[in-house]
Amino acid sequence: MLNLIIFGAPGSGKGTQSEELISKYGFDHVSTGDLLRAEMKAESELGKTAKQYIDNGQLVPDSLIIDMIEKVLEEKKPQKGLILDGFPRTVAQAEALGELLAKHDTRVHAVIDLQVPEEELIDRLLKRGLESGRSDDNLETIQKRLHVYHAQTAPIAEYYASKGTHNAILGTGSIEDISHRISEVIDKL
Ligand code: B4P
Repeated sequence: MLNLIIFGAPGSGKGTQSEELISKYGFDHVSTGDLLRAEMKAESELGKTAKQYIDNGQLVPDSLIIDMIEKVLEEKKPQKGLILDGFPRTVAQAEALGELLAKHDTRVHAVIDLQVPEEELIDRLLKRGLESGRSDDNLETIQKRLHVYHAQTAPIAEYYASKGTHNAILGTGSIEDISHRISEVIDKL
């Protein structure tokens, strides 16, 4: 049973590569972005709070995210592996995840860090914004999200590098080529 984190800037392909891994390996998948969008759609209290942050390009507060993930981890009983997509996004979330997994006698086995130049990230997200209508896929919010990524999320790479679980992966090229690079890491675990 493997616990994998798919990590990277907004638009780096976390959701896209998670889908590839689900079909290739039969792993379970948790995306905090998808969970928050479902809460927003349902207009729950959590969804209403999250919307204020997401529409502004900010991260949703750690305490809300950690509670949400704790519930999901209690419910899910992954057999082959679990992909964490978009979580953790702060060092505090990474530390909380370590504690939650330890309660289940497990740990993070690998972090897949998808690296994509900023210009390409912006192009991808603007393109998606035209099709998806996502309220955070407009130029102003994308730029804020990238700023937040560098300030609050990128330091996690160091955190996992110090634990020997960080893997930098070139996130440009075809979806299949990137997926192949990720598989080379997973198949060695
Ligand atoms: P997310 O839903 O995680 O959104 P994201 O970081 O923007 O990345 P996403 O997964 O959607 O994009 P992807 O890289 O797959 O989060 C949304 C918001 O929720 C956050 O900004 C934050 O406010 C909040 N949030 C979520 N988790 C949180 C947490 N843990 N703590 C606090 N707040 C949290 O793909 C992007 C696009 O690129 C797609 O359209 C895809 O088609 C395209 N693409 C992928 N691979 C490609 C390739 N190889 N070539 C060309 N295009 C490609």
